[in-house]
Amino acid sequence: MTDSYRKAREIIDKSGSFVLTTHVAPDGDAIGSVMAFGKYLMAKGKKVEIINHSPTPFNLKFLDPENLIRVFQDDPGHCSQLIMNCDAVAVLDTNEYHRTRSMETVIRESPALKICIDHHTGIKEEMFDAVVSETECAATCEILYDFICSDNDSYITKEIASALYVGIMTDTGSFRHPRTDSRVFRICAELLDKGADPVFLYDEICNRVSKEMMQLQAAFLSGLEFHQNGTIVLGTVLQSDFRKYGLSIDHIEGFTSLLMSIEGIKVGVMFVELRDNIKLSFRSKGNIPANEMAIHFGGGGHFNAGGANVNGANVDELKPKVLDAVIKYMNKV
Ligand SMILES: [Mn+2]
Repeated sequence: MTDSYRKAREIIDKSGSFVLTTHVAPDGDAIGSVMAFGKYLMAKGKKVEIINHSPTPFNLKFLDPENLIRVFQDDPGHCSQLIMNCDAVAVLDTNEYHRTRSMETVIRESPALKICIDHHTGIKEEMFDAVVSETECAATCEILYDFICSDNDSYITKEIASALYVGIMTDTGSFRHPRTDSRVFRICAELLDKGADPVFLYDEICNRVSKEMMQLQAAFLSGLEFHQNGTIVLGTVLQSDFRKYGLSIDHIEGFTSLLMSIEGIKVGVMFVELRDNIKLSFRSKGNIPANEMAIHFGGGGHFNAGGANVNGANVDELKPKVLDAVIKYMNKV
């Protein structure tokens, strides 16, 4: 067992009650992680609460049929008590407390031991009592698979296998993003043997496009802007688009992949206008650092995929600044 596993294991062994959480705007890896790890801890006889800042996206709700996941803002008082009084808080699929948004202050103030299990870069180990950080992993669910198996692989029930499979499938973009390696397929093969159904799980998550979602996508595609001989593409979704189709940020999953599917594109940037800020998503190919572009705007991420939130800007003003930065980082390589 590695040292990082041992520390996390020690905390698990000596703790009776846990609060699990993940990042704002949770994706399949985030929800898969809290559900899989939660069910594992429950099977070990632990008391587990899962509390997130954001509601679970509609297409991931099936992973939580018992409605175990609480939304912090639904009952901040009670949720704060749970966080303050538990033995350990586990932060999954992010290594930054501020990505838990409304929960950040109370998590920091809680005397509970803090565990972080994550695959993003930039972790500050001193912020946690135990860290399992494997940045070469395609998904936090991939780390969790190893971690649970290092205890006993009989903990991987069909339910846990399905949650882990969802995390790996979604974070690899259905097995096509760079960190899709043979290990990912070996783990997924094990998960199928444990009962995960790849046809059912893909169908639940990906084949859920409503008419309005398709129309928003059409509007998004018709507004794409190309620069630098078609190597850069910028895509935009405004609040007015969301309103027009009655949709939200939950419904634009996959738009960045569309940008990167265009022949010749090296960098794709999404501008999503939220109520109080603009969410930027950077995607790049090869040795162009999307994360540095994201860091430039106060965010972070993986080498080929980064994001940032910019406050107090409007999209039209922000675009030329982003384009300048993208060209600068493209020319540096
Ligand atoms: Mn992830």
